[in-house]
Amino acid sequence: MKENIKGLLFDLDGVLVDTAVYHYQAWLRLAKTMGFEFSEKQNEELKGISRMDSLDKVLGWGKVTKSDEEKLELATKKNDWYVEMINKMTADEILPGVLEFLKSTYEAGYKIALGSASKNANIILKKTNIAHFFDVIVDGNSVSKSKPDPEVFLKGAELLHLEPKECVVFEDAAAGIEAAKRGGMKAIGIGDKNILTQADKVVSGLDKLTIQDLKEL
Ligand code: B16
Ligand code: MG
Repeated sequence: MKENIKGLLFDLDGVLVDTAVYHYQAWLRLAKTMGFEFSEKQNEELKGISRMDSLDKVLGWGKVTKSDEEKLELATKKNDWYVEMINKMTADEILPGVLEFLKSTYEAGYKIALGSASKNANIILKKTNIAHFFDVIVDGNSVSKSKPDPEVFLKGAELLHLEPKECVVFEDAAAGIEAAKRGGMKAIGIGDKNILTQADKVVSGLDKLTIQDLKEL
């Protein structure tokens, strides 16, 4: 029987909670201060990528050029607005099935890590009251390379004292699935199988997964 998965590495935004809507509101507010707007569809492209890479994309949409110093100021402004919103988050904003899946896998003895690009991951886990499930947190503060580089997940596996092949990554972004595969891990995509083509399995949410699915990977 195939039963080699021991560690679970979760992306945050789009897998455990939906903070994309807050990122969108804050980026849009910033864009408006510079005299342009962008669509919710364009915002999809910001999912899973770092804050500064997101800013570059937003500035590109507005055809605006800024110095490095100005970019830092803009990113700080956006983050202040974003943090103001996530500070008001509650457990009600956890995505369907997440609590049940975290609880059952935690109780079954799986080791659990967070692998997120966000520098605000700790605030979100705390506000939504799920921080206690995580043995390890690897976030935007502890990695230097963005997904699709595998650094965030390799670090997570290492801190869990597991081999990459003993871990499965849960991700909603194609770049995150690519990071998992490049790191030598299994990957479960949360979302559309036509987009998350490299994933070993794709489901619409953690409410559609059971421990049995992990054993069959
Ligand atoms: P911050 P994830 C990512 O989180 C978001 O999907 C992405 O939109 C955001 O730009 C990035 O975190 C950085 O977030 O500005 O809070 O550091 O999907 O990797 O959990
Ligand atoms: Mg994500």
